[in-house]
Amino acid sequence: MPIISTNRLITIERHIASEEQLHPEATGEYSGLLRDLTLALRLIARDVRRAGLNDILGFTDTTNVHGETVKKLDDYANDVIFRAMDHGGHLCVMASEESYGLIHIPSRYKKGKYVLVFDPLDGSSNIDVNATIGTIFSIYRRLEPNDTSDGSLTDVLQPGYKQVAAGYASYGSAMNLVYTSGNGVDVFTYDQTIGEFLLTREKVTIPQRGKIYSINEGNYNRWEPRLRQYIDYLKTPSDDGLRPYSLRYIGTAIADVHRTLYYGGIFMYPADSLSPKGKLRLMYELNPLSMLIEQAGGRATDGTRRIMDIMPTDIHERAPVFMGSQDDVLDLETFLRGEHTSQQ
Ligand code: P6P
Repeated sequence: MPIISTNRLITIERHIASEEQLHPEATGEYSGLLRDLTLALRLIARDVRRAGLNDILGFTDTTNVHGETVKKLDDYANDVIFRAMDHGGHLCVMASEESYGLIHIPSRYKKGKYVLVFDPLDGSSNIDVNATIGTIFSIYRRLEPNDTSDGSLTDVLQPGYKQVAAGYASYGSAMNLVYTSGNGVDVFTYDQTIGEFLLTREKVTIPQRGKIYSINEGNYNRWEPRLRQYIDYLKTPSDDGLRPYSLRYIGTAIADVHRTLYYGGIFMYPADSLSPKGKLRLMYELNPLSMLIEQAGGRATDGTRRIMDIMPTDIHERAPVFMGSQDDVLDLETFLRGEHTSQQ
């Protein structure tokens, strides 16, 4: 597949401007928000690449709100996004994986009508081994659009179907920005020689069914029996040659989801006997990734409910997740309901 599958040279600014024409109510405030956000992403990408040289690899001596040791780059990325986004006048409040509570806009700055929720550096456990890591973001409108005061927890705790836009930046062999504002999924690749994000894949669609499953099989013995039955089913050769599936697992959600978006199949982080709600976070991982998967024609559930219908009660709440090709996720749900009947 060619890296650039479009013959039009379109920057992300031009793309946002053309999308704004689809929303007559748009005031240009939104494009300002994205301009500031892409600046933050470029700064993070620059320092992810230089991390080894700048000695900002490795662990800080702090832990985050979840008691996880914070890598220096996590800290740095969280700070970069805050400093890029706090003064533009587009946001009324932010929330981040690396910050316990709400991130308020400093009193000296204007409050805008949007809310930004983000995971500044997803996959931090992979930082030291140069595996793909990334930033995930989710944008909502505040509940009272004419309110000019500080945003509140209720402005943040909105269900995923209320997202205005969502996306992730992946810092790998190339820097990709995968983005949707509800009009399909577009992929931009950063060209640092000209300092622009160029549109390289338009309206990405996920295959109806794939041949890859992505899950941490090390947790197999902690899963519920019906999930183990589904995984065993995927590994059992079938007469039609559709199975066995291949297992691919990078351990960075955005990288595993990016592959699933392009090649199809199913990405899973289920509940298990030690983690009854799974590991991944609803607000700043699952909701944005689910919006992208659905916008590409896929499906994203917790096994029974659509991820984006879950009503959040905490910024950092977790949820089990099964997302990817429609047919693969529907098969999984059939197994979890105990309704699978195939003898193979
Ligand atoms: P495990 C990375 O630390 C992360 O939060 C996600 O990006 C990734 O999908 C998951 O954890 C990997 O978790 O338990 O398989 O190492």
